[in-house]
Amino acid sequence: ETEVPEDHPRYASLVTRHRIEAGVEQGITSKQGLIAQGRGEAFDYLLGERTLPSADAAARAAAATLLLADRPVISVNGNVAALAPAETVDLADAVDADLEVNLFNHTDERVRRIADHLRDHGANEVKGLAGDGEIPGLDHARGVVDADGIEAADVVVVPLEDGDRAAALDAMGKTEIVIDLNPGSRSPRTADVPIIDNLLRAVPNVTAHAKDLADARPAELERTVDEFDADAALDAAEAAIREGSFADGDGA
Ligand code: PTJ
Repeated sequence: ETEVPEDHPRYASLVTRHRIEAGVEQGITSKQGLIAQGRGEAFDYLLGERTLPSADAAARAAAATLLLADRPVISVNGNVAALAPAETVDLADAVDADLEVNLFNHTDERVRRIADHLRDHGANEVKGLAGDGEIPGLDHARGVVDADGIEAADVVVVPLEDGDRAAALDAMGKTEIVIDLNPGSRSPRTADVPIIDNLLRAVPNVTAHAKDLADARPAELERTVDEFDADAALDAAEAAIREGSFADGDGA
């Protein structure tokens, strides 16, 4: 594997590609994950590869939502595990959330590998291996979760979630925090808190806000949640794409 020079204009994007490739080689990421990454990259390029102010507000609302939660769970798939394992474990620690491996293309083997990978990055307990719960309204394979994990959660963080599952979780009454670079995708549109940002930037940003809000009183956390406007955040991301801020960037 060749080293990418840090001053390369597409440094972050190239490092990200290497991580996803390595994830596939290690049996963590699905081949579909490569395609998902390509789609995400295109949107990130259009957004100017930066965290919009509206995405930062969403990250803060997400942190407040997680700190107010009774049973928060962070759902981890093959892309999240490959791209940001340590950052995801840090977030779980900062908001006292459980981690659960939950895959779109479920295989027990990949669940085990991802759980091991998260433990290698500092996780204690990782859920998702029991598979004794379900998300009603989905095919069995798509709806398997842990009974004491996602099934029992009040708040779920679902980075890169499929639209059908996001809708089914919403129907279960979960408060959903979705991280996705495509503001037109169904899952962020279903979310209570859509964060339109690269998960590589968004996950540490939610952690930073959670640390900043650690001593806040519940009333202040509730105000942070109430002041966040999901539709406005989606509109702001779409406007940023349409206005073509990327045209001022570094090009290809
Ligand atoms: O590991 P599995 O089996 O659970 O599969 C995970 C993937 C992501 C392959 C699966 O859920 C899938 O096929 O997802 P989609 O339908 O391709 O959707 C992926 C969404 O994530 C798209 O809307 C992308 O824009 C977005 N996306 C991709 N990479 C990133 C991203 N959003 C934020 N950060 C990224 N790095």
